[in-house]
Amino acid sequence: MKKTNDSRRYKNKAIVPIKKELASVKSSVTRRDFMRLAGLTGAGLAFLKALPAFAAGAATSTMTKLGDPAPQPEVFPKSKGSKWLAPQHNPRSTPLLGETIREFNMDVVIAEHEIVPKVVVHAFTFNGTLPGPEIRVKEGEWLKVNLTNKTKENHTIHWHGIQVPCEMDGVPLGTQWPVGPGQTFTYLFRAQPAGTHFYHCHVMTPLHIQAGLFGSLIIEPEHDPVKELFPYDRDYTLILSEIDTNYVRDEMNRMLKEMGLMDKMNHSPGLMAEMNGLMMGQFKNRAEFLKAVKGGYIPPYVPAKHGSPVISNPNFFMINGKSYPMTEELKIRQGETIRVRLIGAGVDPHFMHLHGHDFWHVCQDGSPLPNPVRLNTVPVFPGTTADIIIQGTNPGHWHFHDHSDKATTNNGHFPGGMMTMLMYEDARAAGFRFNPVVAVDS
Ligand SMILES: [Cu+2]
Repeated sequence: MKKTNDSRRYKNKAIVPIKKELASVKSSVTRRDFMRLAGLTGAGLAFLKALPAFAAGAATSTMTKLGDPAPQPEVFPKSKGSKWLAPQHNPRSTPLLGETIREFNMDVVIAEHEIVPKVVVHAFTFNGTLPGPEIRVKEGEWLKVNLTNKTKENHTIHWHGIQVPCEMDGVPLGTQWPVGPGQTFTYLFRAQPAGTHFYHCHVMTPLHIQAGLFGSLIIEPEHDPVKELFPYDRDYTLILSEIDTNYVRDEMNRMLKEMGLMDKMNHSPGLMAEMNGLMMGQFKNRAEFLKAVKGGYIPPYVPAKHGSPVISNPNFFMINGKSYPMTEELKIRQGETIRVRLIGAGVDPHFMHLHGHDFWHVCQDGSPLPNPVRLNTVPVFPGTTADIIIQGTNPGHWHFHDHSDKATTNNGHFPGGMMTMLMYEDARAAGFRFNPVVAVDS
């Protein structure tokens, strides 16, 4: 994928992207690393120097074995002491000598991304791809991510569903300074809890997610109850998202134009301690916000400021950044089992329906369900993840798609959007033939 200079106007045009894999460096903590980590990037990791002791006794494993004849007590424990959903590892602890740190570099760059042929948009991307690269680590490993901002706008990374220390949560002006142009911020936390999760930028979230800043984060447990009950042959991750191409283009251009205003905002360091991240990122509290409005400040949402409401109305619906017919197919063979991790990274709910099969819904938001649920349509709401198990029991070429009509279109034209196929590689050997017309003799 071609990186572009974001100082010019963002347009839609046709260029074919190249997919890149994220390079991971697996390492152990050395004494030198440890000293370095303790002083990383000022605002980033200074907190490591003065961590409070963790309230002991609350941490328990909540992993439940699927198919266990009596899983209920483990999932909904009756004893008072264990009903707290405490992280397995103290989020506020520091890496110990010998513990594994998985290090990743994430560069935010503007890139041109092709959704379908002839529809190419300027996107914010992690390392040049939309979605960003998949991060896959083992539960309990340390995750160290160096976020470098190579655009002219601000960004962060929020680790969705992860029990990070608060300083690593990626909320701009809530838990950290936004990572400005040319800056690097290092995130460091333990990968927990296990399961299917994702990450995304948290700066101007409605725009920056649509513009491409999201990716999957898969945390593998030491003992995976899903794998134990349903030993699977293939593992797919499908990130569901949508984009209003006009909204993203116009807002990216507006943002670029107004970026100079960011320098004029009241970003005094003393303010940071009192920020809750809610007052539009500019005011210490509600009273100050109201005072400013009285004094003539016009918030950006006021119609008079922008002329018309800036509300996105998505026109392309994507699975892993592509719309049908460019979506990746799910491959299977008779007798095989596949795991499909569905991630609702966008703003709309989706209802993924598989033809010709029932499947097992085994995990929600990363956690194994007390018992697998038999479905043929699974809802995937914004911010949620759902893992399903599909078994190769009915050879053919089957549609797998969102059952809400709008999301199966490309810019209003059916078919398109969030559709893919479950393709049996041995369908023809099993006798499947596509019959375009059935002639009936009278
Ligand atoms: Cu961003």
